[in-house]
Amino acid sequence: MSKLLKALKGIQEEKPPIWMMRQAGRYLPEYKELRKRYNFHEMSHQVELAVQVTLMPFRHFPLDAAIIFSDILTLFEAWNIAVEMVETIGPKISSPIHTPADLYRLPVSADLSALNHVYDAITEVKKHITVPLLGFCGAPLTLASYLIEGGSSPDLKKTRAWIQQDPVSFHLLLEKLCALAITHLKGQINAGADAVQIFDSWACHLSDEEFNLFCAPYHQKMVQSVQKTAPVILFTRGSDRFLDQLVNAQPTAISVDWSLNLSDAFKRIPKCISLQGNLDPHLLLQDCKSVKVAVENLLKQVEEPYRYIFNLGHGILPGTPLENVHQIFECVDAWKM
Ligand code: 1CP
Repeated sequence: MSKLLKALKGIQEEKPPIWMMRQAGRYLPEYKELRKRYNFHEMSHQVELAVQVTLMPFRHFPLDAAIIFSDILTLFEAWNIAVEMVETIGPKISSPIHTPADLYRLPVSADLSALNHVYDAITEVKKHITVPLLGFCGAPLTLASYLIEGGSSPDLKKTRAWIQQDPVSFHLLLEKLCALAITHLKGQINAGADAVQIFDSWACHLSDEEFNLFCAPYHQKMVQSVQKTAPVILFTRGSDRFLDQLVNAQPTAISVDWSLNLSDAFKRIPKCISLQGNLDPHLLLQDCKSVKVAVENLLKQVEEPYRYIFNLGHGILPGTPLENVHQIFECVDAWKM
């Protein structure tokens, strides 16, 4: 059994598995080169390019898992909503949902064939790797925020206004997104994904009460629907504030950001749930020596290595020097558990 699947099952290995959120992205020189010739849409939709990018980080690092090169926003294509990645700005949604009345514009059923490129890429990547391949999707709240804001937002202002003004219709949107996201995760598992990660990246903008109403029930539903067929890793930002609710969802593993330290996280998460995280990706922008100190400090907090997966607290940042990423592997390799 692979190191990642062992850590997800809580089986002791010699060293913890390592993978990194956004490991196939813009810090890699080959990615930047390829990106000069193709836009993000082409790179994620042309199966051979998506496969090539998924495998790119393996040329540099002995990673213990691959994550399919796609995006959480690709899902909207099943509703015929196009997403454009605008240079230096970010994603732009072709037809945002501005009012509850716009919900009726959404199709009654999804066209999953629009996502076949993701499933085909997964099946193809599996032919080239011996480590597990992760599929993924966004959680309903994070997905809804892009549909409502029309792109990235620093505060989810429009989304939170909708929540406050019309929570009933907001639940309708979340339910529709939840069903679609579950179908997409199952499609990825059928295509060959060995485990999946759910990203609720923008849950951190919600109050505790809002999280309980608009995130937690959907996390539970997604985990319950998918976990029978594959392990599920659940990630939100704001892990410290929401950890108890994440535990309630009973995923296979919880991926934590750097809002809490690992030592506390081990105490607060029951032994039947594994723990992933939580190096602050900004630390990887510093010099190699600082990275060494930071990783060594983090490893000191890993009290139960049998259920630990090394990862960052959020995605690896553009501009991260490759030697700093190498440093992580060296430190984990030298670590005496
Ligand atoms: O080259 C480019 O300009 C594209 C940059 C890029 C990449 C490499 C985007 C645009 N998406 C991706 C791939 C991606 N996105 C992956 C697969 C690669 C890998 O992990 O190795 C994954 C898992 C995602 C997930 C994703 N996309 C999330 C959740 C994780 C997180 O970082 O919080 C989110 C929120 C997105 C939205 C998104 N995609 C891209 C952008 C610029 C954004 C907006 C981010 C924001 O709103 O700040």
